[in-house]
Amino acid sequence: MYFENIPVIPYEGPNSKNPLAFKYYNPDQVVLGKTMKEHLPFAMAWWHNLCAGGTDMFGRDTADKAFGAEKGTMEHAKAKVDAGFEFMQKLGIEYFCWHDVDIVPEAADIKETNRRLDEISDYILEKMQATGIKCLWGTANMFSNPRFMNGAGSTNSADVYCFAAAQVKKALEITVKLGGKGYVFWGGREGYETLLNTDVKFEQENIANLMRMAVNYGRSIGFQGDFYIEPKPKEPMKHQYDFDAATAIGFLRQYGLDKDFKMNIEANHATLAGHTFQHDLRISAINGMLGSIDANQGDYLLGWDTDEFPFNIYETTLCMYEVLKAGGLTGGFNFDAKNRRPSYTPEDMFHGYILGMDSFALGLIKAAQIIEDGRIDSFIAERYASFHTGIGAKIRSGEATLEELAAYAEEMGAPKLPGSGKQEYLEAVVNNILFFN
Ligand code: XLS
Ligand code: NI
Ligand code: NI
Repeated sequence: MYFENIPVIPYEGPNSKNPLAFKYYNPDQVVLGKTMKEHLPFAMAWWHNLCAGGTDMFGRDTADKAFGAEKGTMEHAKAKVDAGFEFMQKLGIEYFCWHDVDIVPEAADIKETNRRLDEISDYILEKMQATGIKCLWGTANMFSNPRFMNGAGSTNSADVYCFAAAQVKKALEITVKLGGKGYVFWGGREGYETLLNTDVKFEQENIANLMRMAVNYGRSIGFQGDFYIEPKPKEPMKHQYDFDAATAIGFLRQYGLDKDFKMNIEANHATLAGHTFQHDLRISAINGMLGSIDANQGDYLLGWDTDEFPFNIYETTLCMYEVLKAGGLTGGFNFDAKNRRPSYTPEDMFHGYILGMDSFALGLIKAAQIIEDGRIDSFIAERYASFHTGIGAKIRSGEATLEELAAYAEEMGAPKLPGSGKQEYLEAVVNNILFFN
């Protein structure tokens, strides 16, 4: 036991003042025909929760993530498994996500790293079988080691490229072994700092090839889940190739990878791209590529990936509105989030997840109310009414010609102004639903 002072976190409802209780996340509560637990397959991110201790550019760890073992050893790797499963069980979290180097310390030689991955995945599998907790997705960390300074798929070194391929191969094997639903490519250092030293087309072709090889190999070893691109516009590179959902989807289509890939949308990445979280969810959904979510929140005053636990109910509500409209996720909600550096106690780890899970549960409740209320949806449907009949319907059917529309316009003279967008009214409707008891 690593969290002896922390009980299993109960649901106590909105009136509870107990800091170690859910106020909104009530796993068995039914919302729009499904339980909250079904709507919200939450996942723990191994890296932030079990590895990161708060180190930043100006200071070292504040949180102790040794879990009683010596860091960099397999004993420590196992202690993290024990702590992680205890943590997930106490919160009722059903899934976890990992990078290869989160679950074992990287050895000098890849054969030894792979042996360690075999050993730890045996251990993780035992815990999974004992608890029923599952793997949401795995990935290879191809950005931390100095060898990846110029990227992995986008590197200028063929040897580094092969090393990256070896990591992807092994991470896929472990994902399959653990029954993972997905495999993620977050573009780490796949991007560039200056065109003075970069051949963009060459690098993008290489990335696509690495992904194609991963798909072929994954399918050959029985991986039936989705591959995901996790778009991010910048950080660590100035220009990241997978800027946002629209860019990543275009890339996948260009290289014929769109049947095997979906998006893993991270809230903080969408906002760094100058979009709302909701925008990237919608773009993914309308392209049939909304796969999974990295559930976190950025800070609008800071221009980097602060990976905060989500507390903004407006955003979680609009996120859940998109997810409900899309018919749910094939993936889940991975808390790619970390405590603020001064929140360094084990209890803070729980507070972070309680905050995040409650924020999404409340967002789900409110999004369902927006849908049931119907004012937003009926306004949107009404707004396009001119395309339901007459010339509008003909345009929608794809049968209209430019000449025909021009003749129609000449006969009509000047069109009336289009109907009001009523943004302020609609914003008031959302507030009314958010704050109505
Ligand atoms: C970094 C990313 C990363 C991915 C997994 O910004 O969010 O944590 O989710 O490699
Ligand atoms: Ni992420
Ligand atoms: Ni991120």
